[in-house]
Amino acid sequence: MGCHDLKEDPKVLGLQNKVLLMGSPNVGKSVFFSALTGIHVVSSNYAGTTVSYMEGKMNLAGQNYSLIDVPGTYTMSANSEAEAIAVQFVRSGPKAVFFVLDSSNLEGSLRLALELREFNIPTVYALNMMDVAERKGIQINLPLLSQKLGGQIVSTVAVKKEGFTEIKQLLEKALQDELPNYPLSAAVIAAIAAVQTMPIQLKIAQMKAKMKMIKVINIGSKPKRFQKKLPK
Ligand SMILES: Nc1nc2c(ncn2[C@@H]2O[C@H](COP(=O)(O)OP(=O)(O)OP(=O)(O)O)[C@@H](O)[C@H]2O)c(=O)[nH]1
Ligand SMILES: [Mg+2]
Repeated sequence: MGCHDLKEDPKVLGLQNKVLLMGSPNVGKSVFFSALTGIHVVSSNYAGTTVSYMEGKMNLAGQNYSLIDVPGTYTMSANSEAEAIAVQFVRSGPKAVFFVLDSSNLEGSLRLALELREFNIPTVYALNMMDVAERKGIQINLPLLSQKLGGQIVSTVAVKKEGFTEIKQLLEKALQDELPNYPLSAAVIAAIAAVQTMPIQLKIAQMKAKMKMIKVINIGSKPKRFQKKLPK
């Protein structure tokens, strides 16, 4: 348990019963980590060359899991040490991902969320910072976002523990393979097809598909107008 450096401590990757806590920087991941594991996270600063992450035990429905507070990144392009670590964890056979989105800056959260979908890991989403989003007048079309991400979403205010009961219930379901199996959206399927059939165009096709999805997700204060633009 505690803080680790992956180079010095690669065995964490091999842990069974891993649940990854993922999301972009500063979205509230460590607040959830502390609440779920009882470990108080003092620092959330990954600056510099040493990228550390936290690991703690979490009990859900009588089962023990290792919860990994993965360094926050905007993408998994593996261009930085933090991104490389995120990729290693995603490929290390986690049982589930608990993904934290920032509702007050949804665009900043979506690229990573969509990249993660391609790994087909059962994922539960917290739409965090709802208090900040509300103050900013941002309304989010939850059913639409849920459909686009292909998973269940709970609105949360981590600092007030709002939404925690629902998050735990969904995580239990995800870990017992009881989440409904959402089909991937057309744009993600297109991106995956591009990987398989168009290696030269791969990056362009993936980006186009992702940008298209990002545009259709309502992050403004007029959800109806955005909804009309949805592809059939
Ligand atoms: N208002 C508000 N603040 C929040 C909420 N959740 C987290 N915070 C605050 O947001 C800041 C960032 O939270 P962290 O838990 O450190 O975020 P993180 O995702 O772990 O950040 P990194 O580890 O840097 O990627 C802290 O000051 C938290 O207290 C929320 O729902 N509402
Ligand atoms: Mg953190």
